[in-house]
This record gives sequence, structure tokens and C-alpha cells, in this order.
Amino acid sequence: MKQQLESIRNIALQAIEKAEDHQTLENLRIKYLGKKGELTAILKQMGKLSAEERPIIGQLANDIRSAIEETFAVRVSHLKETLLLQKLKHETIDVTLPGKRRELGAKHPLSIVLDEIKEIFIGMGFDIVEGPEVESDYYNFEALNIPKNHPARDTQDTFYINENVVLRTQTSPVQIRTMETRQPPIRIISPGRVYRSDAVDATHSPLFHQIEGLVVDKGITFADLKGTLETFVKRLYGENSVVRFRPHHFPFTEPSAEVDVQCFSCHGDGCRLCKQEGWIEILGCGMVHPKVLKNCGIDPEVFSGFALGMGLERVVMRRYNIDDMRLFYENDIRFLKQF
Ligand code: 2NM
Repeated sequence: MKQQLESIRNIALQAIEKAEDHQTLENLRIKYLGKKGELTAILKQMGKLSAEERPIIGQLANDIRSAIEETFAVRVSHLKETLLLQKLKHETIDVTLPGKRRELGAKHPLSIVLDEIKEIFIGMGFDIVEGPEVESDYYNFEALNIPKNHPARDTQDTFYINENVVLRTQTSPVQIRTMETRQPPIRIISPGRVYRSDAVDATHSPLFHQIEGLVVDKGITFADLKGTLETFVKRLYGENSVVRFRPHHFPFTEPSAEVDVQCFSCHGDGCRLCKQEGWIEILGCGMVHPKVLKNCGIDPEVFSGFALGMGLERVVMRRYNIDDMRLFYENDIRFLKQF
């Protein structure tokens, strides 16, 4: 029996030391230490032993049980440690690996120039005001003295949501709303998206950007308009810029004018850039029509004002020599990074 016990011990200890995972270890525990295990089976035969042998064998059996249990415990903790080390090795972050580069975006050329224009007007005491892109027929047309049969209202140009609601075709509705709610003096510019039902090509887009300006106060004259615009153009295009005013017609201003800058390339002689004109048109303007002031609750006998409007895309295309408007809306990072 002593030999049997020692043989169990030797086999058990070897097997436990070789076990490579928890399941194998658990099976061994059941096999040697369990209620139906080999050690128990032998101990059940203790009754057959003599009174002298019994305590000796009993002592040996207990020692063997302890030895197996201890080896078992050591093996379990060793296995746990190895598994943990394996796991940690697997999860290790190699801080010497190169990082994943995040592509930086770039400020859109329309935003670059718009911010510049805003700064120029802010410097002259103007506020920036924005408003809805979906407008009522009243704010987009009626209040601006654009009669029902005016070509600007033609369905060819205007996106109608329904009979009375449109996508704004200019930002003037913002100026109307401002005149309704603020008392003069008013000095604002309203930049934003506007919509016209045009086919897309190099110089047309159904969505583009406008900046309109409005000044209303007592005693505002065309001289104020000229001075403001000359200052604006010289700050935008340089102190040596030459500006001219040409008579024009808008329903919402009277008198009205278009403003040209002398071509920076040929200084008025005519070249490809200005299409042999010598001048480049940059904006429309005029004295706010008395009817428009009246529509907004401002007494045209007491107050007068001037307004102006320009397309942002055209200004930016000229600034950076961009020949296709569609580039603005594609957001190709290779395009955007050039400015
Ligand atoms: C332009 C040209 C001339 C304009 C007029 C107004 C308002 F609301 F005060 F009547 N806002 N913008 C205006 C005047 C716009 O765009 C070429």
C-alpha cells in the first residue's frame, strides 16, 4: 500500500507539473483528490491494515495529499501568471510604431475671402446679419418692389417651394427684416447662400453666395455710397484700385448703379482677363427705393439709405484665377489646399 501511495504521488506530481491549461489541471484534481479519486480509493482500504500500520499509512496518505495539493496550487498560480503574461504581450502597444496621420482640412477659398470682406465692413462700423434661406414671396420679392410680372420672378430663375414660399434668390430679404425690426441708424451686411434655377456650368450654379450691404440713416446720400464703396474696393483690391460707377436699373433702388474696377492686368487697355473691356464689374448698388423704405415702416421723408449687392464666387474666382465655379462645391482637398 505504501508503494501504491508513493507511485500515485510520483505520477500525480509529474502530471500536474506538465499540465498546460486549467482544464487539464482540473481533470487531474478530480482524478487524484476527488471523492472518487485514486487517493480516496486507497484510503478506503485502510480498514484492512493492522493497528501498527494504519497510523503510518494514514500519515503518509495525508502527506501525499498535502504534497499534491501544494503542487497543484503552485501550478495553478504559475499557469495564471503565464496566461496573464501572454495576454499582456498580446496587448502591448508598440510606442515606436509610426502614428496614423490625420489629414488636416483647409479653409475654403469662399470663406477666406468672405472673412476678409466681413472684416472690411466691420471696420467701417457694419454689423453682420443673417436670415432664412427659405423665404416668403413677400420678403423675397414684394417688399423689394419687384412686381408680379418682373422677369426676376420668372419660374426659370426661382425655386418655388409653393405659391408663396421660395428659396431666396438674393439676401435682400434679410435687409427687409432688419429694417422692419431695427431703428435707423442701420449699417449691416448680410452674407449667405442664395438659389437660382440655373444649369450648372463653369460660371453658373443653382446655389451661390451673395453679400449685400445696407445703410439707412438721416441724410444718407449717393456720396456716402460712393465713399463707402471706394473704401471697400481699395481695401479688397489694393489702394491703387480705380473704381467707376455706371448707371443701371434695379427695382429696389433709385438711382441704381453698377460698379466696375479697372482691370489690374491691363489698367484699362483691354486684355483677356477683362475680355477687352478694360473694366471688371464687381457689384450693383443704389439708393434704397422710397417704396422699399415705406414697406418696412421707415419714413422716406425722414430717412434715406443705400444698398449694394455682390456675388462672392465671382470675386473669389478673380482673386485666385479660378476658371470653373464647380470647383467650389466639390470640396476636393487637393483644390482646397491651394489657398
Ligand atoms: C443689389 C443691388 C442693389 C439691395 C437692396 C436692398 C434693400 F433691401 F435694401 F432694398 N438690399 N440689397 C441691392 C441693391 C442689391 O444686388 C446686386
